[in-house]
Amino acid sequence: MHIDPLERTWVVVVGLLTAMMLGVIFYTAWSGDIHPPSNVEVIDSTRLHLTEEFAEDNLGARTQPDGSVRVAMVATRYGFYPQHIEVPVDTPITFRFATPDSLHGLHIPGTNVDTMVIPGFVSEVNTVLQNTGTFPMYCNEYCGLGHHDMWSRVTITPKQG
Ligand SMILES: [Cu+2]
Repeated sequence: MHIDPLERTWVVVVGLLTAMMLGVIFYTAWSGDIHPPSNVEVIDSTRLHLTEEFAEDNLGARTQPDGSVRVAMVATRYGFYPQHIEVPVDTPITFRFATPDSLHGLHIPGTNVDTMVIPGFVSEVNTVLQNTGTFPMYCNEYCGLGHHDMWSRVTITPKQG
């Protein structure tokens, strides 16, 4: 089979470019310890308010019997509810987020709390927050006209006793 030398050259060039791009992706994922979220838990987004965990009265931070804290929040157009949470410093925290409408993101600057909140799934982030103070928690996935106004606050309090 005859392959034109120019065509052969471009096949090699495209192959090398593809290999280089995949190499960059795998290298940055490996060196930065970046991996896809491991929590795959489905939920009916249209009935969030009827679930026990994401009903309005049950949202917010709750201390568990083992001393860890569990936070349930709803991300919706255009806000995170509750709008303000308080969590203790140097304590294992499990954040759980769900949305009844569209794709949102959630980010607390200066921490590793950064996740997408996808309709139909529960997003879970486990962390230990290191610095006390009040920080913004904002949406980092464009979700509509009010996206720029979608944020809430997290206050990290000193440990008691
Ligand atoms: Cu948004």
